[in-house]
Amino acid sequence: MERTLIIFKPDAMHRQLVGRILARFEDKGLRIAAMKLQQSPRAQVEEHYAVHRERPFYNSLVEFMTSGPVIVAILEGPNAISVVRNMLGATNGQEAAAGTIRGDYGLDKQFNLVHASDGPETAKTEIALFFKPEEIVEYERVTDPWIVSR
Ligand code: 3AN
Repeated sequence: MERTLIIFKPDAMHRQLVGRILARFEDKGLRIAAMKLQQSPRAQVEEHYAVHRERPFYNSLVEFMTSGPVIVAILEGPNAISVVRNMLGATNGQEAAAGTIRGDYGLDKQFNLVHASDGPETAKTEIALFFKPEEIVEYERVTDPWIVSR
């Protein structure tokens, strides 16, 4: 069982694609372990994208990610990190394969709908940046067995 952090970016919110994209993750069998709607503080977004600080698109990316509300969530399941990355497709929607989320819904490299952690270390750091431990559900402790026995 693995956890990954995803963010429905302001373009997904604005285009009202959250439900459809979230349904794909649920259809796949991934489970929502945490989720909230927020207007991200600038400092949080700057920290989240710190690895891109020297890239030419950094300022524009921070502006974009603070331009409106986002939904931040934790998805969990076997190999959730790579499963979600594969479902998203390539960064640039023009290059993302048909059948992937970015391939089906996007045409841009910045407005690419959803962020997802790119590895186990990043997932751990990003989850800690966006969620307090008490905001994350531990299903094994609280739900009936039939919900988790896929
Ligand atoms: P991914 O989201 O596929 O992991 P990264 O980590 O290379 O992509 O880039 C982080 C974010 O920076 C992307 N989600 C995208 O919004 C933005 N980005 C990446 N490349 C560009 C670019 N060339 N121009 C503008 N924004 C970009």
